Amino acid sequence: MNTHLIKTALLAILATLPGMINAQIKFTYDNAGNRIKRELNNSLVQLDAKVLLRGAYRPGQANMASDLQTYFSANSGLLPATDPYGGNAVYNNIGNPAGVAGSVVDWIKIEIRDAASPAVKLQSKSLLLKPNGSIVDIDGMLPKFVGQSSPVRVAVFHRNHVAILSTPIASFSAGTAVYDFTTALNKASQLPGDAAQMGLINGKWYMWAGDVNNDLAVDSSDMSIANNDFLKGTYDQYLFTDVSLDGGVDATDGSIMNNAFINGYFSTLVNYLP
Ligand SMILES: [Ca+2]
Ligand SMILES: [Ca+2]
Repeated sequence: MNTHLIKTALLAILATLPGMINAQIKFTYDNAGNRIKRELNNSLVQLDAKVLLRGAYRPGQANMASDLQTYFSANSGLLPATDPYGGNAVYNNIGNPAGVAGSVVDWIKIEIRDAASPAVKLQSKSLLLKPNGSIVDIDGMLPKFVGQSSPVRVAVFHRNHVAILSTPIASFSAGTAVYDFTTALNKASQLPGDAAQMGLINGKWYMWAGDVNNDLAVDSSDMSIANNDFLKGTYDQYLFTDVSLDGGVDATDGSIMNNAFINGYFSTLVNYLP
């Protein structure tokens, strides 16, 4: 077959599959580099997820505080314009409640995991958490992910809270997937024998605070790191040890962390390490 015929054949194939022109092919590899999954999908899925952070969600308050955004004054604050998870997301208006994302509590990270094999990470995005628990992208809209042909789970990571994992979401191929972690304890996946994955205030479930070293558990290492900043009297900074998300490390942070520490809270994601 000459080159012309090959081109003609390819064009004929493409002409029969107009919907595939913009399709996205996603490959998943295991640790050894073997391709274990190939997915073709030309749809994006909007994720409408909701979570609460214990540190910013205070008893008697309907919503989380956004103290880090408004710390000094409007258009300033302590939140960094670049996400702290290495996702290279940039939101230059993060200190401005009048920006497209409005009031922002902090950066948050979402991973889309395979439902049957939650150690398999399919996609990851650094996003913005709003006071009512909604998660939006840097354009202020619901985040979009590549649609998947098989069920997924949503993992939520925050820089000083205990990460949580959703139960399987059967359909994640198109449209909008809604997942509200705040409505019930069992919205966060929990293997038998694991600690409760969330706590309850004001009738809503929140993520535990205190995993300041991001190893999926609140233990003596976290307490030691936080105590160092506490003894230094550190203020006016974006600190991982500021679990109450108010710009300083003080006894309030210690109290919130201690609750998680004495109960030995850890993330069920330790069962699904990549
Ligand atoms: Ca930890
Ligand atoms: Ca604090």
